[in-house]
Amino acid sequence: MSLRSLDLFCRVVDNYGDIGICWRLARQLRREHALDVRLWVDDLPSFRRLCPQVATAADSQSIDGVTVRHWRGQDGVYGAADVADIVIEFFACDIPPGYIAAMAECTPRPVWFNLEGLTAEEWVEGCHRLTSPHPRLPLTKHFFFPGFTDKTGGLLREAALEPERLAFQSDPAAMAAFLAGLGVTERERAATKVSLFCYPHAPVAALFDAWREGGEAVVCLVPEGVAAGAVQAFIGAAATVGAAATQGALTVRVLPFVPQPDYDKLLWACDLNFVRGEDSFVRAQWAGKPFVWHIYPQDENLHHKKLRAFLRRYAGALPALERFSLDWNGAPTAAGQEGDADSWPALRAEMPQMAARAQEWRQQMLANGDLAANLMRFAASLR
Ligand code: TRH
Repeated sequence: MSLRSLDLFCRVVDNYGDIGICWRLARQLRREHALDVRLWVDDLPSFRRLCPQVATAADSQSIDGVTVRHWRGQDGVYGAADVADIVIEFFACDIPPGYIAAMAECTPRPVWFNLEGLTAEEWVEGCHRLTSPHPRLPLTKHFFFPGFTDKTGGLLREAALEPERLAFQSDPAAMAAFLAGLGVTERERAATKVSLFCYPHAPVAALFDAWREGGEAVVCLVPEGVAAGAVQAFIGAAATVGAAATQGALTVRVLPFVPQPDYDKLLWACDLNFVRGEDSFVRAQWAGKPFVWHIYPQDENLHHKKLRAFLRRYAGALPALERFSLDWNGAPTAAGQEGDADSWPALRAEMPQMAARAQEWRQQMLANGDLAANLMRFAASLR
């Protein structure tokens, strides 16, 4: 029996968390796999930041062909007719018990996935596609892990992404117009362009110091609200969209938080990208430009383990990137000390190798296929 509809449940953590990934996946499944997709989101105002079309008071709305449902809580009443052919809970969010009970009444039963978060740790390969039977109901859930090898689900990537990137990057006028549209001046466009997206605890002020005192012009493009303290201190005024200041070799410019497709262009247009979490981290990899990752912090510094696992895969031949990344994330370096982001000169010197590695890595990741297609192939095999 064919798989025509899909429910994707997404719980927003920390204002953005996970909606970036789910929104991207929902659109791709609609567009490239012709599914009727319903995206259930508990926090519409956070979603709106990524997608300005979102009406925050609407229970149900259609955006880009995806039905967006306000997920109001766990108490809903559902029948078998409400259940989609494929059900995805993102990152082990608990879907409403009434919905699960309705799933058990369906014939055939829906294909049920827990789509996990991205990590480079090796155990993922052993857990990808594992089953988890429901303790009481005749339902089986499958774990689906994104990842960096062909024994995982791969990374999210739209079919049109590569051609769009190539067209943009081979058109300097388009790149200049895009940056100009964000208020980036001609002088700034000629500098080393850095995009900055990180969590609040990143040691941004120390990095600004290094750039300001450095020997080359750097323009740091930072979305409003990101690294707000350091940006405000540097600019000396409210860090609102359009605010900019230059001190020494560094210009800091505050950008609007742009829609997802424009964020890709920003990554494509910059020489170095600071990214965070999961989705911007993956987009930086598709951009094929040097990047530094700020991982989402977890209890007991679990995130440091995950950061090291990624660095082992990615940065084996990039010692400056490894050192800088550990510093940037507050992880002890090999010497057993926490760094303070003073490792910029070494990173700058390593950027040509980082650029070559970024392109090689992108080719490697392309070979794993894309997550949505891999997920759909697996779903079809379960029916
Ligand atoms: O939202 P994030 O902080 O995500 C994280 C991770 O998913 C993490 O694993 C999770 O546990 C945590 O949330 C709670 O960062 P991420 O994943 O990069 O998502 C940000 C989204 O914002 C991404 O889709 C890119 C997008 N974006 C724009 O669309 N425009 C912008 O201007 C910027 C800076 C980002």
